[in-house]
Amino acid sequence: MACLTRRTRTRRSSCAFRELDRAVKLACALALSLTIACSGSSGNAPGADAVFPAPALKTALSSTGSLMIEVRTSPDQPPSHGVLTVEYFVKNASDAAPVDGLVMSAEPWMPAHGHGASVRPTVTPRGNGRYVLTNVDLYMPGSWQLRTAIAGPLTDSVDVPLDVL
Ligand SMILES: [Cu+2]
Repeated sequence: MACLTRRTRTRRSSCAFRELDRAVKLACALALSLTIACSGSSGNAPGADAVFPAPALKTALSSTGSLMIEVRTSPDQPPSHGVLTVEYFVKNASDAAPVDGLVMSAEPWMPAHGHGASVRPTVTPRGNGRYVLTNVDLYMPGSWQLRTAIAGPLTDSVDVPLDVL
């Protein structure tokens, strides 16, 4: 900053360049550290750093009625439009025991507009009945569904309605 107080025009302009140069270097350093941070966390499971609130946003019953699915959203609950992480806590409807070993695929859908999202969420099992869906791109406000197919030890499905702010 001291150089900004100097008088001559040439010095001031070279000074401005120096400031710009410094800003560019800083931006590069930031971008680099972000890249390092991202590549550093890529070894973890997707959505490992997502924090979900203790109370569920809602509980959905599967099509056959055999599974109860507690739904939580991150970073906001209720969700704001954008890319979210969603947790399913899947339990037997009969005895509330957590259900592991399910193979799920989810597709965002906006019924009122007849469109989905360009990215398909990744579903990562976490154990103890927990499954984390990353890259859930609910990019506009309104009523969405997470149409979820369930396979593995049983075949089922669930459409989770999500009102997005
Ligand atoms: Cu839409």
